[in-house]
Parts: sequence; structure tokens; C-alpha cells
Amino acid sequence: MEYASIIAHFDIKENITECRPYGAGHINSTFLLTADNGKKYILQAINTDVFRDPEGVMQNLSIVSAHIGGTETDERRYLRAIPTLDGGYLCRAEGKAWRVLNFIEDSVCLEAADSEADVYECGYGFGDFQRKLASLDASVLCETIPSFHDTPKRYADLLKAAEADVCGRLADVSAEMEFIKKREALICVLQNAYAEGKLPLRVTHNDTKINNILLDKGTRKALCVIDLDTVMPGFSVTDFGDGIRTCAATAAEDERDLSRVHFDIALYRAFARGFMDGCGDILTDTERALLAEGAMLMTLECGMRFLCDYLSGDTYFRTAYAEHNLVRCRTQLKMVAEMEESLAQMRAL
Ligand code: ADP
Ligand code: GN1
Ligand code: MG
Repeated sequence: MEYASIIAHFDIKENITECRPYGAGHINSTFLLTADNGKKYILQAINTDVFRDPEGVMQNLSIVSAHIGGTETDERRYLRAIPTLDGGYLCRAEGKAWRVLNFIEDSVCLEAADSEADVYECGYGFGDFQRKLASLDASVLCETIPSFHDTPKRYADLLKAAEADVCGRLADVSAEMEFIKKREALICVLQNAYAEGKLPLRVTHNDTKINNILLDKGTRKALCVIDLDTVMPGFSVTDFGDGIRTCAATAAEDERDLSRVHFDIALYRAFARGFMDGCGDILTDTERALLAEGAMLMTLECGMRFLCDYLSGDTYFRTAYAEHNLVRCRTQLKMVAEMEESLAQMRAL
């Protein structure tokens, strides 16, 4: 990748002398730019197979960034796109859509949960993000990935991928398929509540995994929610649940040794308290009542998505080896099984 010719299109004052791959996201290609005076930026190639309308993604980012940034004095607290010299936000080069973002300095990005205190802060940060966006009219945002958290559709997609079995991998995953099929009733919980008028549509993040929030390196308080590409109308329960998926797990999403993967109720409690505190008083009684199911549902949904991608030949999530998506699927299903055991306690919390 010839970075100099790409960044020449952006309004960057400093002299960038280094560009290296950065982070562990599954979708975009991320690089850290460093200038000779130490100033840093994030350079990203948006994955246009996943985000078909990168201009729409950037428009959403500008709206959300202006909404949150409007009340912020600390520039480390919100993500911003650096404009191009022609006044846009994207540079098309090498067949990709590139953007530059402000680098959030002096922050920590966790790849797996470590302490209850950090997990509380992750919950707080995502809840606070939702509270700040409660005053934004959801209809101004475009849907960057249609039906993103439509779990019944995700289930139908999995069944189709199993039927097609293009890689001949179905025979290896019969236990996982059976596990998911047994939980069909759970799959429709949120869509049913919405259809009955019980669940409000809000502006939500939709990808609240642990490495999409940064903590302040010094204070370890929630600092900045990042990866705003999926911010669009959705359910608060989904953001809570997707956060629990990684924040209340005792091991990484791709841990091969399943004996190390557990759902940890103390981490659940810490995230839930943080999320509630961050949300303030915006959540309705129905939303609160659905949080525990939401955690189970989002973990199951992600397990289905990994399995669907495994069966389809690993075309969506970035993988490092042949069984990577299957390994990821198995950690998610193990978490679901343990959440089922703890459901009464989760609801009580
Ligand atoms: P993906 O969609 O591939 O997950 P992300 O936007 O989440 O891409 O970026 C991948 C990783 O890069 C993040 O998990 C984080 O570690 C790092 N990162 C992204 N944006 C920033 C930023 N503005 N400041 C600091 N780190 C960032
Ligand atoms: C992807 O982009 P990243 O790594 O933050 C995915 C999420 C999944 C997650 C699983 C746009 O998140 O939906 O939950 O992987 N993002 C997209 O780790 O599909
Ligand atoms: Mg990410």
C-alpha cells in the first residue's frame, strides 16, 4: 500500500513518516500514521464488501461526531474524520475507500475483559453514548448495513448456508447447528417485542464489543467510543447484549481451549451497572426487562454469524486460519449455554 499518495489527499498539516497496521478489528483495514513531531492519526480502508455505501457511512459519522462533539471540550472524547483537500471525507485509491480519523491519544483498547472496574467503564461508556444520542433524530441516519441485527434473518441466512454447504464443512458442525436450532424461540424475542410496540427504535452503536471503546490510560475511565460505522437506528438491548458478549467473557472471542471460556456473572453485573449508570434514565421498563435475554440473544446471533461465514468459506470476517470462524462460533455457543444456567440471576441483577 502506497500510503503517501493516499494521505496527500487529506488535510494533514504534519509530515507523516510512518504507517503501520494497527488494531485487531475484523472488518476494515486499519493503520497508524505517525508524523515526525509525534502526532498520530488513524488511516482506514473501509471494507466496501461489508459497507456498500461508504459515503453514507461517512455522513453518519459526521452527524454523530457533530452531535457528540458539540458538547465536548476534550478532543479525545469523540471520533472525527479528517477532511480531504476537496472538502469530502473519502479518498478512492487502489480500488478502496480510504479515510483518516483523529487518533485517540493516551488510551487503552482491551481485547478481552480483565477487571470488573474496566468492564464497568466499558458499560458506562456505551450507555453514555446511547444517552448522548437519545436527542438525535434516528431518521437522519442511513442504514449502513440493512437488517444488521435482524436475528431471524441471520438464522435464515445460516440455514441457507448450511443447505448450500459450498465448502463441504457442514458435516463438521452438526453439534453447533443442533445447538442453534434448539434455540429458535429466543431468536425472535426482540423483533416480536418491537412488532408489539413494546420496544423503541433508538440511535444505537450496534457493535459494542470490548475493542470498540477506549479507556483513558491514566484514569482508566471510559474515554471514547470508536468504530461508528454501524451507528444507525436499533435497540438499546442489542448494544447491551453485544457488550456483554465480550465484556463478561473470561477469554478471548477466539480462544481454542473452551475450558477457559466462561460467562462471568460478576463481569455481567459490572457491565450492567456501568451501562445503566451511563444511560441515566432513558431506558423504559420493557428495555430493562429484556436486557438479560438480549445478552443471550446477541451472543447466539454472533455465534450464528461466525458459523454462517465458516460454512460460506470465510468471506465476511477477517480470519487468520481455516477454522478461525468455527473456533469463534464455539466460544459464543459456550457463553450462551452458561448464560442459560445463570438467566434467573441475570434477570434479578
Ligand atoms: P473494524 O471495523 O475493523 O473493527 P475499528 O474502527 O474498530 O475497525 O478499528 C480497529 C482497531 O483500531 C480498534 O479496535 C482500535 O484498537 C484501533 N482504533 C481504531 N480507531 C482508533 C482511534 N481513532 N484511536 C485509537 N485507536 C483506534
Ligand atoms: C465485527 O468490526 P469489528 O471487529 O469491530 C462485526 C461485528 C461482530 C464482531 C465480532 C460491521 O466487529 O458485528 O459482532 O466483528 N462488525 C461488522 O467480533 O459486521
Ligand atoms: Mg471494531
